[in-house]
Amino acid sequence: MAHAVADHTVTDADLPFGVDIDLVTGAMAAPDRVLVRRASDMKGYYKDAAALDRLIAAGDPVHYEVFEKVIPETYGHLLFCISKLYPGRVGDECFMTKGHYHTVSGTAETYLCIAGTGYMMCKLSDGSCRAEPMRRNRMVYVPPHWGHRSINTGFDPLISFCVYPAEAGHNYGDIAVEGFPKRVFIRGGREVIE
Ligand code: PAN
Ligand code: ZN
Repeated sequence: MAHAVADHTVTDADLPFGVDIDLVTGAMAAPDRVLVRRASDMKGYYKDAAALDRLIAAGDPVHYEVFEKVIPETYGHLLFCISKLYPGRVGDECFMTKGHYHTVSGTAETYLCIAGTGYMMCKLSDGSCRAEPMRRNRMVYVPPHWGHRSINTGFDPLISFCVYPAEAGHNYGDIAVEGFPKRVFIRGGREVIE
């Protein structure tokens, strides 16, 4: 069904709908899209490139998955997803997402962590950096302009429910070039952020 309202066309995606999400396991019923990133998708992101190559050779494990419903990526809509980052180390560096700025830089995001432990590493293009702890039932707010990446310091999946403006878009290129000022390692059983 499509009908015109004011200055835009309303499609079925503009109809109210519900999604079942298990806030213990993070399972989303009938996601429209599942993004899967494996170790081999993470080349260039970790400090120890040789350790990543060994991990890829040893079976190329899944690093993280993102479960979403398709929503029009236009102003006024909200995108939401479940982000599930598996536990693991590349050398002694904790598994992490690629990280990105939003293409429409002035858009924020909320991450409600429902399981696991880690950090939301946030950075501005001027080099400012903040590591915001993530743990079950803690919500992390990423303000406009802050690049962001999840980092799993634990032994269970780090799972978050994320919501952000639908027009935001993802700018991976600048983060891939700049990197983040800080990384998170586990050394001798202790977290090291440097
Ligand atoms: C999240 C991320 C998700 C995967 O939904 O996209 O955690 O991380 P990368 O996009 O960095 O690979 C989000 O921040 N969306 O805007
Ligand atoms: Zn984002």
